[in-house]
Amino acid sequence: CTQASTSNQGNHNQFITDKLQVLATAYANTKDQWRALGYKKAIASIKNYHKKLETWEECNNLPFVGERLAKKIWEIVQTGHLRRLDHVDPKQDAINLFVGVWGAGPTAAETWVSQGLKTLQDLKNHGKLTRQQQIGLKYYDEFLERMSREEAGKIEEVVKKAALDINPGLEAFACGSFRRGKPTCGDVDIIVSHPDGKSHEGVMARLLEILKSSGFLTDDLTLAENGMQRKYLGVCKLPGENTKHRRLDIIVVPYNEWACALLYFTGSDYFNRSMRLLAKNNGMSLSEHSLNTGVIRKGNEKIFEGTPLPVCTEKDVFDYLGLEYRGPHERDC
Ligand code: DCP
Ligand code: MG
Ligand code: MN
Repeated sequence: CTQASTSNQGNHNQFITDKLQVLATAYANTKDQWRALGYKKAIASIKNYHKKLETWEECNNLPFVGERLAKKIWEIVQTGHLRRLDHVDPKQDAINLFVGVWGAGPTAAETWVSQGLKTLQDLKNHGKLTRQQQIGLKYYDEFLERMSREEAGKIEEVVKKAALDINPGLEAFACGSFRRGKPTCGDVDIIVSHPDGKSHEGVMARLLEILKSSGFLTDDLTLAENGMQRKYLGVCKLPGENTKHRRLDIIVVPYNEWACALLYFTGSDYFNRSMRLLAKNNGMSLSEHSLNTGVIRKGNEKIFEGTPLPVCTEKDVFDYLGLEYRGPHERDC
């Protein structure tokens, strides 16, 4: 789900980007992800432009802006208005609202809207929701609000302490936007492993047990698996009166997958996508488990999985791909 853009210092063309953002959000919340990405890139490009856009040439020469989008931008420059916005589906507001329910995508949102539901109250009273979506609806506002780094750090500490109580040799820390140094975080993403390659086994179950008995974990978004659960998605709340429910993701990984898991879980998702594409274009394949070489593809289909390369650190992955190393803070696009 893409939220409306907030004001951007140094954006000399906010009256343009605000209008395009309405369309970008609409496309992102329907199934037209391809077009949504085009708008997203164009908006970023306009935001980076050093001055107010004034001429057709300027509009048409913006990076990542094709002619059709350039025409829309030019229309806004000339008239202050975009006629396309007068024809946005009147159901779009409700779709945007419903896509904000964690666990709901464009398909669920469109189904609810087609059933005549318009508000969250409608959804609560008459909507058919999965168990995950019910939790998403219950914490609708809390989940859409990003938390401060400080709060994310406190959540990291609680999980880390529980892990170290199980085994002081475990590694446990926050990845995702927190590790990338972002000022706010949408959730907290904790990776857990053990350098001996074995002692991570069974840790997830014990970790969840500890965090549940203390009341820190309030809801599960993944179902409990028997045996080796690798990924947990849930909801937590720091102790205290005025704390909020926050999304928490935990992965427990074997140490031979450490580097690839760390790289994956740190993101950003855009960065991951471009790393994977680069690997693919070099006859390799990158996943959260491994970097494989000698992959054989026929069109888009993998005929041979290839063999995992020995990677110990994130930098090893960059090296194999012939890339200069980029630290977590430089992985936002
Ligand atoms: N990830 C990915 N592709 C996805 C979802 C996630 O590659 N579709 C990876 C990259 C993300 C990381 O997992 O950085 C954590 O996912 P989050 O959804 O928690 O995203 P971030 O932590 O980056 O941002 P936020 O602050 O919104 O949580
Ligand atoms: Mg995150
Ligand atoms: Mn996450």
